[in-house]
Amino acid sequence: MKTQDNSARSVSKPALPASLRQPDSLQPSAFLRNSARSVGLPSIGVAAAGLAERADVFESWLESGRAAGLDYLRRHAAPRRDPRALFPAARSLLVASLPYPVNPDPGAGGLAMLARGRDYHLALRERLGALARRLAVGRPELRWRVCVDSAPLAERGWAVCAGLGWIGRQGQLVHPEYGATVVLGTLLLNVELPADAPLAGRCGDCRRCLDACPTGALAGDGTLDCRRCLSYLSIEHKAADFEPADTARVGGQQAWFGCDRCTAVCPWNRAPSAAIPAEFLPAPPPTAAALLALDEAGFAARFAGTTVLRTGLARLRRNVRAGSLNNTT
Ligand code: B12
Ligand code: SF4
Ligand code: SF4
Repeated sequence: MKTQDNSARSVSKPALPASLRQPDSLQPSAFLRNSARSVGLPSIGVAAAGLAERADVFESWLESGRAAGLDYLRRHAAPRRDPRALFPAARSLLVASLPYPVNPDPGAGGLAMLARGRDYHLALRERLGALARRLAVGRPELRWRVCVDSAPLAERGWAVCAGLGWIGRQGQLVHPEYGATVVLGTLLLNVELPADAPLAGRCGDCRRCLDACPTGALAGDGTLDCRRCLSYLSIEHKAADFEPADTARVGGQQAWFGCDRCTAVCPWNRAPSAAIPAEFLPAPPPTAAALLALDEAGFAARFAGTTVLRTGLARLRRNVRAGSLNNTT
């Protein structure tokens, strides 16, 4: 995909340009929000670039072994602590959240909702790139970098700082209007923008997400153990075959790709359907037999433009096979 970043150009660190301060007589936040809405980003927030809060949580999580085989997280610890290690000119982070459909039957397993519609990385990158280009009109000094998932940025923590929601007990950023079923993307910008205020947590006494996890992966403090998480095992775990305990976990829950159990049960899930991008609406689910019959060309055609393509046919077949084995024992 063509990159939308322009961060490679030489950069200075300008303060907020006059044109961003008082564009068309609007306050900056209204201008930014209107610009974001016009490119399909209905919910954004801004945080000042600096040291990430709660980096200690991330580091002790890594040390505890609960990241399992997510070695890339270990390799890129510096930008997790400070996004200026990723983009030295960064002065602000503009974080966007997009809601996706709530899984109506998360216990049935199969493909998680994010795997049934268009790849959210593509959807968010396009919108954030369009927003940056719009903001750059008449502001040649503007520089940016788009980050969606793959960059070593503490996306959930920055979303909290940008006032988009709070961290739920299952670790998700929970948005007060959309709930836990949102994805996040960030624009690192070389201008200082007025920051939004963080929201206080609103989970109260609720424990639904903790009770919904079938494998005991959730600690209850917003962290999880990847070694037990169906999302990790089905998407990120690289082994050609599962150990017997993981065959039972993945197969027993029919986790073909990802897991929606701890997100779908959140009582804050109430995104108006109009706010959910049409490209995230789910395609009809395939059967296990249809998936096992796919060859590489069939797989590429069936999952073009979805996140499943990134994980590949071999892992998808491994996951579906685990479910079939479990059905016959
Ligand atoms: C690795 C990863 C995974 C791993 C591990 C997940 C985990 N919970 O740690 C696995 C493969 C299991 C996974 C699963 C899923 N993932 Co994932 N994943 C990531 C990734 C790449 C890094 C997350 C990470 O660093 N985890 C380690 C923990 C320790 O860090 P953390 O979750 O960021 O938590 C920090 C904050 O909670 C912060 N914090 C806590 N309290 C407070 C309070 C304040 C005030 C502040 C400021 C900060 C703060 O401290 C923590 C440490 O820094 C991010 C993208 C990114 N670059 O951030 C996506 C991301 C977290 N995943 C996402 C999604 C959608 C999912 C799934 C729903 C997919 C699915 N259906 O299967 C599940 C959900 C499972 C769950 N309950 O978390 C979204 C989450 C959106 C949201 N609403 O939060 C992200 C942000 C991708 C995106 N761009 O949208 N994921
Ligand atoms: S299910 Fe309950 S505890 Fe979990 S994130 Fe939602 S409100 Fe918080
Ligand atoms: S994604 Fe599934 S397995 Fe992982 S913590 Fe949530 S409910 Fe548990």
